[in-house]
Amino acid sequence: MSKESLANLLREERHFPPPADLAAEANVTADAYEQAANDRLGFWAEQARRLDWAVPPTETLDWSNPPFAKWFADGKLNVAYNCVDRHVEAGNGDRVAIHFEGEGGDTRTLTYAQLKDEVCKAANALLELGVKAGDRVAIYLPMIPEAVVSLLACARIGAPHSVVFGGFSAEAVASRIEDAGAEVVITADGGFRRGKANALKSIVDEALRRVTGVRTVLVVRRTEQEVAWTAGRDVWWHELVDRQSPEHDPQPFDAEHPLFILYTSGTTGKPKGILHTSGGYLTQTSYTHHAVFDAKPDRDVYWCTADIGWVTGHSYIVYGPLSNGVTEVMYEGTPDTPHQGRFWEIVQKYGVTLIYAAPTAIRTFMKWGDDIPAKFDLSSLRVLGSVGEPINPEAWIWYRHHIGADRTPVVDTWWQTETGSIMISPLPGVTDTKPGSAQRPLPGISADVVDDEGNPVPNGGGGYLVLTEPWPSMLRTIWGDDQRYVDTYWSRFEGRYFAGDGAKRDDDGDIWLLGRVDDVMLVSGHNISTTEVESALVSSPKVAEAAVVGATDATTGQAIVAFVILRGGVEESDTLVTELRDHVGATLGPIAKPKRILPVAELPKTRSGKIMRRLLRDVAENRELGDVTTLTDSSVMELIQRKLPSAA
Ligand code: 6R9
Repeated sequence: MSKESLANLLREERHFPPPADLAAEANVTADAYEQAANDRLGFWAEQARRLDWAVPPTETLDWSNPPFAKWFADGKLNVAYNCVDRHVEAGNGDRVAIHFEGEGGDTRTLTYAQLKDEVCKAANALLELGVKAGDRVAIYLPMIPEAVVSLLACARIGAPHSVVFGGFSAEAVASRIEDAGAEVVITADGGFRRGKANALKSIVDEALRRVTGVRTVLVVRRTEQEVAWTAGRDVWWHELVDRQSPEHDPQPFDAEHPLFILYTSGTTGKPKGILHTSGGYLTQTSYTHHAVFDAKPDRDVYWCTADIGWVTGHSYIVYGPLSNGVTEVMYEGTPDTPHQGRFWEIVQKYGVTLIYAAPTAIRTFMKWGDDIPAKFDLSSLRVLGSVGEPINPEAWIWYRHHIGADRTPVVDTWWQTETGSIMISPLPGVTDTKPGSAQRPLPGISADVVDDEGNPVPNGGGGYLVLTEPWPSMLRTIWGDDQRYVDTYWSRFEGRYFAGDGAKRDDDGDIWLLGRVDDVMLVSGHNISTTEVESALVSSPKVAEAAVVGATDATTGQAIVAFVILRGGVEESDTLVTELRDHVGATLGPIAKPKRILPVAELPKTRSGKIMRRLLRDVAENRELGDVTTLTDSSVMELIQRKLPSAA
């Protein structure tokens, strides 16, 4: 962004108070903000007591060597004990931990007692394989219960896991195994996706031709497809794990013992191995799951639709909900297999009360049509969460109306792999919610919006999102590269964490996230966020989804180019394009009118569902495409390019 601060274009007046019954019984009430504001460290010390510590911490934060934080450093705990054993010991062993739904409709139910046995057996198996505390284990699995079991088994023996998303290529697997120095890999023969058995083991085999140092590959049998076998290296899960004892004595580890590494691709350079540790991470994932979802372990059925390969899966499928002893749904497949109502069928079947999904999915459901969710009984739902991208106000309203029957709060949760847990979000029993805004830092979290010089912007202003105080689940470093950690996050603004996201404050002081700062456009001297123009387009009833980029322009510096997916039944035409341009002009002002609008069938997305504007910029500027390896489907770009010459 240039000196000029981010223009503040979108006005959104709608707001929704919390439902009275939810507010009356909410896990967290308004006084939490005040309590944390008065004594932030005391607040987090209290939240740490949600966990069972073998040695309770007496120290909360050590910030004597910033930006390297230590939280609860003299405490000791076992993370897996906190996620399973203690619930069994408290008499809740018969409570369902996981309702697993395979893509093909096969199901498995694991109670907390059964989950404990499985985790202990897997921990004993890893020990038999010679894995010791501190050794890294790479995990490359589909969305099956063994994924949760594997993460917890690693945590139980103090072996940091490094999960690689099951859709990544051999090259990505190899570079992550190498960077983490993993000697054991846990994978499966394959997983079911879109009705097909997708191979995983063969990708690991290929990766291991490129890196050395892996001595064992532990293979879960899921699809029963054929796999190549390397004797002496490959071991079947069912042969090794099933014969282990279900007893394992969990050893306590230091609060700062590494729990996992998770790679974020970033826009340039080699992937960053984000390092998370134990006590602070579990404290904040546990607290935020309790606070933001209002999760009640004795009644709620919670479903996070993310993949375990992303941080959302780590924090809100594994560590947050399980540390709280909540019952959850785990689904293996895609939302349209075998039909476009699959998610809602699952909500109805298990009586899901709390759901956590991504804007990309919500916009897809909008495109598929309102009649699909209408066929299912969704009355069990009471809180709807969103994460991953800014949620366009119209998508937010659609979610609340068509999924939540205008009853349920929508919580738009802003956070990152690096933050470990939710940082900015409404609280469902407290906040008057606004469509499209993550609104306020959670109790105990300090965030601000600053200008180029690092000065806080006044209400109504826009700039960069920063975090102004350390938080318990913050990344501790980039694995093996402390300097890159300092340079990437702590050098842009002295003493503050630079998130890389643009943001604005509205007249009430609420925060609106406006996308990555790399995506902000500079048009005739005004910084304009892609998010706001996209939201204006999506607010037209004819548009389901939009991606906006700034392309170099001789007169205006950059010109706004919009790629739009039309809603079902809408025909593309020149009149439609004019109508949409005028609609943006009327909503945001003439400065934000796109110079070009191109209707397309699909948008390029990362595998976690984020729009890749970088590639669209390449197209809009008639450049050769940059790195497309993290795209879900590279044919999308060919289709878009074919549309373009006419517009060049
Ligand atoms: C949890 C996760 C982090 C980036 C982040 C931001 C975007 C996530 C958002 C959001 C607006 C939200 N992001 N949640 N933007 N509103 N509610 O997604 O982690 O994969 O590391 O991505 O995602 O740009 O900086 P990660």
